[in-house]
Amino acid sequence: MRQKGRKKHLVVGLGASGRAVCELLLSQGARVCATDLRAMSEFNGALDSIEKAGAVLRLGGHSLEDFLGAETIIVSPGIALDIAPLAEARSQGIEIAGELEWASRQVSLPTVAVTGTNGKTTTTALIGEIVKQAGRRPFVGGNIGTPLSRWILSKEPADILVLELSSFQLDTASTFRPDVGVLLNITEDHLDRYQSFEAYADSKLSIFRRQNSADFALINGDDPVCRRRAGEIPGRRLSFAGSCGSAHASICGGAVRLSVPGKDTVEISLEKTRLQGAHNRENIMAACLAALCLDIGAAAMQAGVDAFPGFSHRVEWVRNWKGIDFYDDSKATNVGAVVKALEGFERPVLLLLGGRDKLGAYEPLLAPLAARGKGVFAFGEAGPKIYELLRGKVPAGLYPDLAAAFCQALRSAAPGDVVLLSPACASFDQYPSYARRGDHFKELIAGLNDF
Ligand code: UMA
Repeated sequence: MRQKGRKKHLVVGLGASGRAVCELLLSQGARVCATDLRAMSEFNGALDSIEKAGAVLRLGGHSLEDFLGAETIIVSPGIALDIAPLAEARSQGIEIAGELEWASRQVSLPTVAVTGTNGKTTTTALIGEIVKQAGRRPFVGGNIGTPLSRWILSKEPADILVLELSSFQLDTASTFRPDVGVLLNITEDHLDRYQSFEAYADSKLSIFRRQNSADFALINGDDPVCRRRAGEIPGRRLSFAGSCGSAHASICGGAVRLSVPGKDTVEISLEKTRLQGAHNRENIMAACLAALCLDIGAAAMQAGVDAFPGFSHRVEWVRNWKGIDFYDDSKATNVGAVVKALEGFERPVLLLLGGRDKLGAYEPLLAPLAARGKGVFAFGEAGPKIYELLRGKVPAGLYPDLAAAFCQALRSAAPGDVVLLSPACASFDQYPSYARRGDHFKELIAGLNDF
């Protein structure tokens, strides 16, 4: 029997997002049913607190009845929106909202949101650092790791939300509107979830969809898709681009120059930053431009850029062994990220490539591999597909897993070369996460002491 005044919510997916939104709903006295394909035994006690707090758990599969009995369905980002019970609920007019959308309705703070195929995490965290240096308190979360619901529950004070958003989170947003939206780039990714590249691009562009003329829309002037679709953006459009003076943020000598009508022109030196490579210069330009939109001054921007340490698993130098440099770029789970990583090296690169295929094209790798690829070592589920495409064009070999690919790369490497794990694929065929895959690579490198 329905209890009056307490709407029935169904939470789908009980990973980090689902568990946080369940706790939030329960803390607000809502009725919550929560469902996951995984069985209770696979959660190792992670659901105990929400079960104790009164959530009805429906595990080991999804039941249509639960979906149709809900007034609102809150989905985690990893749930494909075309699964049968969601499609049926949608056709019956039941509200479906993402965790980010749901949580954002409960907060009214200035918000910066960052999306793009690559660079989101670095840019989001750098904006957070600059905000801190300016003496304001950011909440840095979203796809970067901490769901917004978790922050609301924490009651931690903040002045500004700085959110990394995936296309999945954007797809399930219907009211979310950032004061400053940032779109870093759009190259092929997640084609296992989208019907076409344009559908994926639509999703990325939707970060700006509900903005008005007072909001800022920051786009990459060097990205062909951003440029082609810029006309669709309703907010106040500002761009960043590499060539000096070609955009509101650009690279002039060794500095980022910000030149926005109505604001003082500022220059932020790149001398001390630990973020290297052309892609990171784009991230820094975007972050400084976002800070300018928040009326943050040059001193805080400079302090943030200088202090920011960067992240593990993103073209991270691991070690020099017998003159060979090893870099971990396990976070590069799409081809665009690998292209950028390769372009950052001037030396011969032995590239470890593979994992779970995301159905994008690998052809964009051919030009940078022709320039500096000494060999490709393909592994994992996508290994055979990559090997078939590249063999004959660059020296390529096929291996069952990362360890075997690593051993062969080592045999082919000479002093002065780079061995780069930049896999262009998801890790889930052989690892629980890209971080675990990168850690395994580092373990293999550490083991070189024993040679
Ligand atoms: N599940 C179902 N039914 C389904 C599919 C999955 O019940 O049909 C269940 C799974 O069994 C699992 C749960 O859903 O228990 C997982 O949900 P989820 O994949 O949304 O994972 P969360 O732990 O909630 O993490 C999500 C983001 N994951 C994805 O978008 C895939 C995290 O981004 C994010 O940090 C977190 O929310 C907090 O906001 C990770 C990611 O890989 C880093 N993002 C992708 C990327 O960056 O490329 C988009």
